[in-house]
Amino acid sequence: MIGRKSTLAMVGAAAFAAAPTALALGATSKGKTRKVSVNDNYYGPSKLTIHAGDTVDWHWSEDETDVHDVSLKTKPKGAKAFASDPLAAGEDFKRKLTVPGTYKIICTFHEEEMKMTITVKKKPS
Ligand SMILES: [Cu+2]
Repeated sequence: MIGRKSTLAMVGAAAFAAAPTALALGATSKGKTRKVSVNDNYYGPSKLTIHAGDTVDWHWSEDETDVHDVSLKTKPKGAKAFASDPLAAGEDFKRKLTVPGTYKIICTFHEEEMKMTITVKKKPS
């Protein structure tokens, strides 16, 4: 009887040990952060391909002199609209993109020249 009890205890311990592993796997499927620099008057890069769940971090370069923003002009169906405030050197605007498709971004101050395209692909399984 003692032997059987300890076997049950071991099964229980194994199930308990498996739980943190599942949590760890969830953490690794969290998206990456991709940096985009905001300059006078362009985004770098102007074309970016990411996976659903990744975060885009627009960083206003220290050496720029003008105010710019990040405004979503066209988006895939179901994606939430977003726009940053007009920001200046050293600031950041972050957005997690979860819906696959094509996102066209413009700076509303320099719409003709300052734009970028983000392609969001499905998360790899
Ligand atoms: Cu601009």
